[in-house]
Amino acid sequence: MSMTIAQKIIAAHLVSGDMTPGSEVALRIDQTLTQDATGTMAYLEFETMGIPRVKTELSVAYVDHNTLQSGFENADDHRYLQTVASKHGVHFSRPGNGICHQVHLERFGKPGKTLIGSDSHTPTGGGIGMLAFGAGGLDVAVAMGGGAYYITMPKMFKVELTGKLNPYVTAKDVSLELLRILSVKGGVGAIIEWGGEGVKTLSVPERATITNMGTELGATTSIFPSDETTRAFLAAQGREQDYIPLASDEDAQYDRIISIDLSSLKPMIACPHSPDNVVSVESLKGTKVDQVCIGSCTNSSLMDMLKVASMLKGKTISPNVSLSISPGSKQVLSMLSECGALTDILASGARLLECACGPCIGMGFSPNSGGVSLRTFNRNFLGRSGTKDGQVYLVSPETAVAAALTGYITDPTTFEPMAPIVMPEKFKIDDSAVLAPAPEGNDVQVLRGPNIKEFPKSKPFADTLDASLVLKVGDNITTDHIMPAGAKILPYRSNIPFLSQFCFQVCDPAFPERAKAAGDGVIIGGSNYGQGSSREHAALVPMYLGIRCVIAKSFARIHVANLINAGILPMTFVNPEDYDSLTEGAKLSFSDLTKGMEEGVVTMTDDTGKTYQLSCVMTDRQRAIVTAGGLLNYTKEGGL
Ligand code: MIC
Ligand code: SF4
Repeated sequence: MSMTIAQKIIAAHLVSGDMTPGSEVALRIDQTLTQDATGTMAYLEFETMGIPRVKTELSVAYVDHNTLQSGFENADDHRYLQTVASKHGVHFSRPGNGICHQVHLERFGKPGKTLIGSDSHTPTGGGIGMLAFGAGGLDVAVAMGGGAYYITMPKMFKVELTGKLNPYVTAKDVSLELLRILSVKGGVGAIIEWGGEGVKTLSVPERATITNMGTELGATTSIFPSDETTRAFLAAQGREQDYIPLASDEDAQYDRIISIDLSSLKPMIACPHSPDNVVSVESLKGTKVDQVCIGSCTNSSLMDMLKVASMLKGKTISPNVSLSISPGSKQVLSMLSECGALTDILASGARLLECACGPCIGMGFSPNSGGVSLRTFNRNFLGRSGTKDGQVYLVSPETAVAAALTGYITDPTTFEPMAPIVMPEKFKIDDSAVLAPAPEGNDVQVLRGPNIKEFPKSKPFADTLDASLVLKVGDNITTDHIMPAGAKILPYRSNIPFLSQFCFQVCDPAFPERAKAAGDGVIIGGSNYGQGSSREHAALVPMYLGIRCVIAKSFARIHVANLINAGILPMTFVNPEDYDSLTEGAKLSFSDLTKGMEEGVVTMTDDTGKTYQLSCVMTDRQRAIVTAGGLLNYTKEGGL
């Protein structure tokens, strides 16, 4: 049978299941990555499994999110991560070494391998032909223990590229254009493969920008072929031996084909507060800008930074704009420094931040009140920057620099042509900030700080449930709405009781108290509920607050898996118009839950006597996990 690239990698890693779209497949996972904001919870979960050493080919723990140490919490967590990694056979990438996805691409990713990471942008690895998925921390813990990763077999989409990007039009604009076409839910249930003649014109960092932002489409993952460009990149990283060629078969079948002519694209911009709110940069020209941030796992490669330096060279930024630059890794920063480009950046008036996520996750550099901030990042959800009325726009590095120099949104194609930037033949290789694990973990003492609180206990399901409708929200609710991040809250990722005070803060600050008072609770959502990050805290915290079911028009992939892992029953309306009949405060009863879950349709009655049919199609394994009250309870009962 002829296959797509993703189907070939899935077939080579299939543990169980059949590859028909919609059925469940279990995959063997070669590599895992965690970052610190999700990693503390993931390793606490790994520890409860009692497995002495990880069973993957490679597992890496990165510290890149919680790098502002304004109290003991983050520093304690870093120490916990370093020691727990060493004990259990995990490499530890020290704070300052860079953003997980950038470093993993540079130093560890391999074409044809599977990777899961407790971060939704793990698909960045698809830029070198890896099949890489974002997942909840518990799923990563299970994979570290040698367990399979379960996904619904996706449909296959292909983006067929022709032509070549014009000067100042970039890979970021390709991503934004696809978001304009497909929207933030257009990729749900699909793997997006990039092909066509135009692929040859894109470098690995450009491909990685594109696979990174496939996450914003809701796609299961995105992948490029592994070709001579991939070989050259790996060779420049001193890793040519990791190269294998990968391409789809000539007559591989796709469920949908989208054609993009690279030559016809223009610089694009995503307006507040959604990555798919995309228009041309030209259409917003003249809008005054207060802040510009360049970096994040989307646009922090050496190539991006060299372009930025070349545009800034010999110029001074607008006195009304504050410009931050966060290089993606120590490799990027030290190469910028050695070639003098860093001097050009600094001379322009830019502020250099450390090689970390930084402003992308609200770790500093929040915009001024109502400020317009142009960012080369991948997300502009309401409140994510740390300033609730901040107006965050997403752009390419080139569009970002054009705004920093002029003080206004400016189409960079109106600038003088820039000299071409060529990929270095050799990157500077210094892995000294990646600590290898102790050869025998037995003697390593795991150091825990007082911020680490006990994992919340979830309840198994009985056959009936009476619960209150404690919150009703609309479409496209992100995990940043459910469990906000930012410098003030992120240090408490291993303290669920503390975090719970901020649950749904941007939508309804009274929610946590109301949910606690209600006992068993239900949340009603619109379509694409839970899009965005992989943080399992967006399921664990509602579970802690008593939420037993979330009923939505549709769900985002990683979040629905996290709900099941946390023992929360996700259901969708059989008749979507039923959404309109339900109001906050309603008393809801569910009967015959066991039978309903088995048959895939549950009946719910509200206090007016109206009945609702709710779909809960789950595999036997997922049903057993929910019924047990979550994956940890289920594994304790002997499942896995
Ligand atoms: C994000 O970009 O939202 C994050 C922060 O990287 C998250 C992970 C987290 O919440 O810790 C993600 O994308 O999964
Ligand atoms: Fe970090 Fe932002 Fe990338 Fe998330 S999207 S991993 S916060 S840089």
